[in-house]
Amino acid sequence: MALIGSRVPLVLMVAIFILPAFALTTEFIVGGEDGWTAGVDYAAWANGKKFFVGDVLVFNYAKGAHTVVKVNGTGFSACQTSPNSGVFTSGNDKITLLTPGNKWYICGVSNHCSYYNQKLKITVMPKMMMWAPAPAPEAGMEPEPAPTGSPCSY
Ligand SMILES: [Cu+2]
Repeated sequence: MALIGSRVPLVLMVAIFILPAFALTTEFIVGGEDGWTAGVDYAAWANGKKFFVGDVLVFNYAKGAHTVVKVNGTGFSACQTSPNSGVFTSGNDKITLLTPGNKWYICGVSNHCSYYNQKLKITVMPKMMMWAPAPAPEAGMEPEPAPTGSPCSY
């Protein structure tokens, strides 16, 4: 009995550490209430949001009116849908962020990207960061010692 009992804390610990890994994934409705459409500022929408591996982007739009094309940085800047690593057309496209790094999505319909700026760029952070101890906020907040030898002109 003592043998079995000694295993319980380990099981509990594992459960405590693994369950949040699933519970903490976030589903982002791209554009919020506006959804995925022409004329929305997606840079503003993404601003301040933290995207982690495992999170899900949801693109909502009237099927046929828009598409979601996963492109590279060049395609994003130039609104070019080719080459791409995925075209989504369902109107309720759920894209799980599988890897860290920059991700670019544009609408492939007509001039929605080039004229209406219907494009989204995000940076996905590794999931590890969620478990790492938060960096001490003081580290970056401390005012740097004033350079005594070289006065700053601005
Ligand atoms: Cu569109």
